[in-house]
Amino acid sequence: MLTLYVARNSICTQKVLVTLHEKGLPFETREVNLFANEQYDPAYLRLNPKGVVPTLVDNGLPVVESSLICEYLDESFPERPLRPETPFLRARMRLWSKLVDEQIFEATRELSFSAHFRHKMQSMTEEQRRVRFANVGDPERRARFASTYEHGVESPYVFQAIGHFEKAFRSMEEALGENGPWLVCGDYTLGDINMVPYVARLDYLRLLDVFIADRPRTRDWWARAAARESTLACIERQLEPAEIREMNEHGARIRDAVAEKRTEYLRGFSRSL
Ligand SMILES: N[C@@H](CCC(=O)N[C@@H](CS)C(=O)NCC(=O)O)C(=O)O
Repeated sequence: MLTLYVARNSICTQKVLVTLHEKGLPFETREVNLFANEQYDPAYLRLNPKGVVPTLVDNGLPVVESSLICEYLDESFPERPLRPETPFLRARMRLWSKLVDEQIFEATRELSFSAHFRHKMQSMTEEQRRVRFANVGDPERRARFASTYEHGVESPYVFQAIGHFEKAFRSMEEALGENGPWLVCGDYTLGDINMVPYVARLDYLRLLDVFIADRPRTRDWWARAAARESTLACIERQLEPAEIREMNEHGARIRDAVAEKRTEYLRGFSRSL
């Protein structure tokens, strides 16, 4: 039996849900309420020592890290494969999960947090907020968290996030030109699935257009990816209308600032990759 520990509107969890859906695998879910600090429950920390979601438990064996969980699922259940056949294309596919794990996850968190979750955290009790900050064990992560909480879109981490997104969308536009219609090859693979929740989040925040208005292949890719049943079932229909509205509204408020910072980034760093 597959059990997935999930949290509401969690981008990393969505990646695994889309993978399970594309493969047609049955599973059960256990909800971890991140705003009630349930991720730091000692029983959960035994499964996932970093205190994050998702965690997959396959017949008692915990598997952590969403990119690794997706590959684990595809390897364990070979029907409806989501990895290309050749080692070369698999390496190309992993470039997308590496990009997400190394840059895009943090970048999405910075943008989401500065636009939206920051306001949610402001309404926590002081004690809840103290526990939340105190429990972030990694000093680098805690610094990012504190900076975005305090400065919102003016945090230097948000500027860095905008740069990471700019580079990622440039790579997507190029890859779709070379490989299309999907990111790695003619089939929808884990390469695409890795990007979907992050692009969806930017779209909900009304920030996607800032980056892809002049990138026609990426716009077309997103139109096709967003219309897939797995995206609709695992992202769109999992969200309450009020949650979508909140993301739309909070994101729209920082849109101009993000667009300005993107222009600033392009002026200063357009050649760096
Ligand atoms: N690299 C990890 C990141 C997991 C992660 O940070 N998940 C977020 C939700 S998307 C989380 O659980 N955060 C807990 C917290 O904010 O305390 C993965 O891909 O699984």
